[in-house]
Amino acid sequence: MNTLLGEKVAIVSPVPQTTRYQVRGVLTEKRGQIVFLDTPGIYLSRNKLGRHMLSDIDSAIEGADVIIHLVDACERLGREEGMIIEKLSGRKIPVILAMNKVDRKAAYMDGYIKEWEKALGKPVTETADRFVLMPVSGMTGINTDKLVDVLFGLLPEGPLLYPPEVLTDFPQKLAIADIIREKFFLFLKDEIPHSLAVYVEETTQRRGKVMFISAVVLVERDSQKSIVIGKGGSVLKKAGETARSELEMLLDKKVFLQMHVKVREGWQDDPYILKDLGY
Ligand SMILES: Nc1nc2c(ncn2[C@@H]2O[C@H](COP(=O)(O)OP(=O)(O)OP(=O)(O)O)[C@@H](O)[C@H]2O)c(=O)[nH]1
Ligand SMILES: [Mg+2]
Repeated sequence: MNTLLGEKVAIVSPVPQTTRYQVRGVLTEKRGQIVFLDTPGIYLSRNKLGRHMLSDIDSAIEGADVIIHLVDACERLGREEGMIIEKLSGRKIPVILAMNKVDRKAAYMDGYIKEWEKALGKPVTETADRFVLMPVSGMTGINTDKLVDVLFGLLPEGPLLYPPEVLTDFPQKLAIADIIREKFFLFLKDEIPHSLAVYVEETTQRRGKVMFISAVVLVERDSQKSIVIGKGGSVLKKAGETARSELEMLLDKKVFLQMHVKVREGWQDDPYILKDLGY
């Protein structure tokens, strides 16, 4: 979506399950407007956060005119694939099977195609009208123009839903929190990212020039808190600095970023915290 829009509206990291919110991205061209809904990926989870994310996916599917099922063709198929096939194959709307990362050796592309063909009982091709195969690269832009052409061909006509200059309607506080979370995801590995959440408590404009942002970084255990802070505060500092410079570009202002790390075991199931997190 970022590549298609030419702007970053959704955070990106190597950690699976990075996306936790549904983010809209609006592409407006002379020939029309496409509203993309980037959703969390589909995965099996039993906590409240996981259930929120799954129900977001279902409501996105309900409201969509076209589905782009984006898979990492360099990674083998997961158990979730069958669940996705079940969710999508029974619907009337067109599905684009986008095989991402073809800039690399997309070793599992054939595996995905076979699985879908087996379920559908018919070939999946680039010229099919309901299940359209589309090898792409979000990173290098391979076939992304073609993808947009196919979308304009499949989408129904209607009035513009957003003014042409709008890129996203994602709330600013959530966007700021997401950018901060993305930086921690880039610097931390293993189990920490899944235990980590960020919410913004306050954004205040000071004397017109400086934006004061106060954010809470949640983790589940004391041991994680010390990793997130790092030796002598090094991780917190590095994440804070990279987040701040990106926020300054995004907001076109100087930013003063204050972060507190808090330990809340089981925050994924805590309705009050999920509310702070925007769910
Ligand atoms: N080589 C290559 N890497 C890519 C491409 N697209 C995305 N990536 C990388 O793949 C990783 C995951 O990207 P995300 O955009 O976070 O993936 P996602 O599908 O949204 O994943 P979740 O939000 O976690 O469900 C990042 O490290 C990206 O830089 C691509 O076309 N080629
Ligand atoms: Mg994502």
